[in-house]
Amino acid sequence: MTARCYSFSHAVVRKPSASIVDGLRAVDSGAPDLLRFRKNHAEYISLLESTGAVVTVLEPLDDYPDSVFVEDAALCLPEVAIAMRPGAPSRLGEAALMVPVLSKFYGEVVSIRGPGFVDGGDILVTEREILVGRSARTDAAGIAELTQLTSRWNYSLREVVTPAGVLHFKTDCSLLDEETVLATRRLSDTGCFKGYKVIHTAPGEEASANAIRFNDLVLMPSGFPHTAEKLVAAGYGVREVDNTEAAKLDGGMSCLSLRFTPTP
Ligand code: CIR
Repeated sequence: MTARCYSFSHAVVRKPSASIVDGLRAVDSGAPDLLRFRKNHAEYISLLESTGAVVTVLEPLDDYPDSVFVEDAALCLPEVAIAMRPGAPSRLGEAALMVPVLSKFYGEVVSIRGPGFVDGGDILVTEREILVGRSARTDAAGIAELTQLTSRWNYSLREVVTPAGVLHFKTDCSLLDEETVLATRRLSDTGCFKGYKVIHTAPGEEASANAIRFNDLVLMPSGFPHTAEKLVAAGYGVREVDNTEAAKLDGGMSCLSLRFTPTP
């Protein structure tokens, strides 16, 4: 049987807009360079496509500087797509814009109505459960609403903690296969991965934790050779992508796409 947590027929991405220079960031390390961002983004798309997936590329949205980070706007499960309720005020409107896009693939698209907030970046879907990290963007009310929505399809959702100062739960972890995650020590030390096999990012390479398993590939940001080596040694099909521009806005591999296989 193919694992539904990393086998995907489709992805949705959105081109970076010129307003990306106004994107949110925890620490200002300079504005991203749009041309380089576009180049990185195109490489990312070709890697997704190289696995046989169909990638829908949405046009840039100038009104939403962070809208290239499509992952935060929705959660795509096989049975249903759920528009999130992003916790940053400048990003709240991105979720509703994703509804018509996902309706082309899904018979049912529902939305987190509020008053709570959930960012897709705080959600890790594994083969057996959905982990949701409480963070500065995702609150208890948002998690409660998501729990109630997903229970309709018998998902078991577990609330976990995104460490203080870390933007999203998945900033510090990624799914590698049915039972294995890549994670920073500061995150795995919280105990949230009990029952999973954990491969730790190499010391000093914590920023490589946000990778994605997409079909046969693991896409990870380039510049983290020791972590890449560990993943190759463990047998994963690693591909490194220049992520310097997204990283200036605290974005990584997972943030740049919605990945899914809708149930027919
Ligand atoms: C933000 O702060 O919302 C964006 N600058 C970065 C979002 C990264 N998304 C993600 O980790 N899923």
